[in-house]
Amino acid sequence: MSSDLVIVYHRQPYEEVEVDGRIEYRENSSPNGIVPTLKSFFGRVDHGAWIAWKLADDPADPGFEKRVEMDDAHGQYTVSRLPLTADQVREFYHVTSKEAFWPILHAFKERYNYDPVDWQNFREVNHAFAEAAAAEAALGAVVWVHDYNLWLVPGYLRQMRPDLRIAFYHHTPFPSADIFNVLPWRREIVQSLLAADIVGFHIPRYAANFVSVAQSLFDVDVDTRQPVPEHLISEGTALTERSMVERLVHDGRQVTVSVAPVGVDVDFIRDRAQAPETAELAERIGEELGEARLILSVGRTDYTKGGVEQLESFERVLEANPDLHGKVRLMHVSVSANRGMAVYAEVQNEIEQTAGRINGRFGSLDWQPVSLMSNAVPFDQLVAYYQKADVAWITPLADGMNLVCKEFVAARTDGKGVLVLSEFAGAAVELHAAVIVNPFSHKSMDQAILQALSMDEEEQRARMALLQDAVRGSCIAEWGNAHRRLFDSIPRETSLRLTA
Ligand code: GDG
Repeated sequence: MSSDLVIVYHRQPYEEVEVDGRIEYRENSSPNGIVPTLKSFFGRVDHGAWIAWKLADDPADPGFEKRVEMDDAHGQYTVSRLPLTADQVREFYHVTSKEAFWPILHAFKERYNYDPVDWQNFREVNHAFAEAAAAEAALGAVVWVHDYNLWLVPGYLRQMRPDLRIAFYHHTPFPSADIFNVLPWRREIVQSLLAADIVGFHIPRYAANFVSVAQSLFDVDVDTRQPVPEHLISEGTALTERSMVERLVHDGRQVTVSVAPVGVDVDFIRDRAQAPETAELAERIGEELGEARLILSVGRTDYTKGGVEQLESFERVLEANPDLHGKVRLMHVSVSANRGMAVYAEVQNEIEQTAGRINGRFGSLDWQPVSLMSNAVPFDQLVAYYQKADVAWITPLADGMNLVCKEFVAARTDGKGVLVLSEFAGAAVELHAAVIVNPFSHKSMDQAILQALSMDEEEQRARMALLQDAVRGSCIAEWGNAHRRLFDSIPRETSLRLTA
């Protein structure tokens, strides 16, 4: 019980590498993402802790290292590892989280699969996370819980340790009540979230949906409401809201509903973009492209990311515009994070089939319209693609935020390039200057890519300058600062009473 800040995140904050039969813990090789930002919080506290799970064949194995002490550039912190068996991981993560929660969060009711869920297992795993956090947290500490697969942690934690300041952050969208309430466990989940002091989201719409879900299930009063700041209003787009609830009251307790859009590390990406190694990679991509223009699409292999719909749009555009043949290439980077799951294998198959059909229909010996990449490319290579792309085509059907579009903007040190962005990505409420597209409309999809390909340099520069201001304004450091302020705003009365 010694940490002032406990981060509960299902992944470990480092990579394990075996060196001469011994395990060494190293910084994640992927420098992007939120893990480094989360760890940077440890630099500001005396001692921090991180709770994650770790696959264990036999959780009772005495050789299993339950706690690892880290002392790195981010400070001193303990990583407490929950041993989970392969069965537990499958039930808790692949079945309950990915087959039942994920489709509902992204409003794909028809993909929701409730039958195989072992709810008791989900409770047990969440309870174990809560116990581990309670064991590490000092009196009155902040415990920051991340994402929907840990939905029940705040509730258990509040019972175990009423003194703690508990924050929960959603990285995904949060759907409206008529979709969320499909979940039979809705009351248990929302009751747990209402036990937190702060429930956080990327954008005002998800926060508004959460408030309406909470009000549909419990007696919850809105305490304070405020206008949505100008920079989060994108006129006429699907996810825009004009006012947002700041605080709820439930059972005599206040719950802050926070909005803080995740961003990227702009300086780091610009630095990589300007590195000589990246310039070399970019030059090679340029040579390979020759006169052809590059459309770039990057996203995990997931039905929410709209990869198939995008390829179908490309096919229609090539069919209707023979003048583009031989002049454009689509580079589609689609990497699967859950290779073993049937649903993702299906999406991957469909992507491969559609791309194959397009190449078969239109390709020739010296022009291949679509290139697919299914293995992760190193980050510098990705930055080189961002730099050489004439158009970044990011059209998810639903996406909590989407960091790829922000990375593309940050990488454009030349001030050019066009971003085509789905209005159903959270980022669309911030990136007003993108070409905004409705991925559910063929007409909108096809027109947007044609508009992007024909945009003159002056308009590209004007839009890119606005996009860069927006991406810098909500960079990852800002997200961190917003949370520091939020944590400081939680009253410490409970813990003070306990010490008195
Ligand atoms: C969830 C929410 C929310 C992708 N391909 C490669 C590669 N990537 C990196 C990108 C980017 C990251 O993966 C993807 O981030 P996203 O935000 O786009 O999407 P999710 O993985 O779905 O993340 C999302 C996010 O959480 C944060 O809250 O924005 O809405 O779904 O950083 O660069 N990186 C490398 N090679 C690849 O081939 N190196």
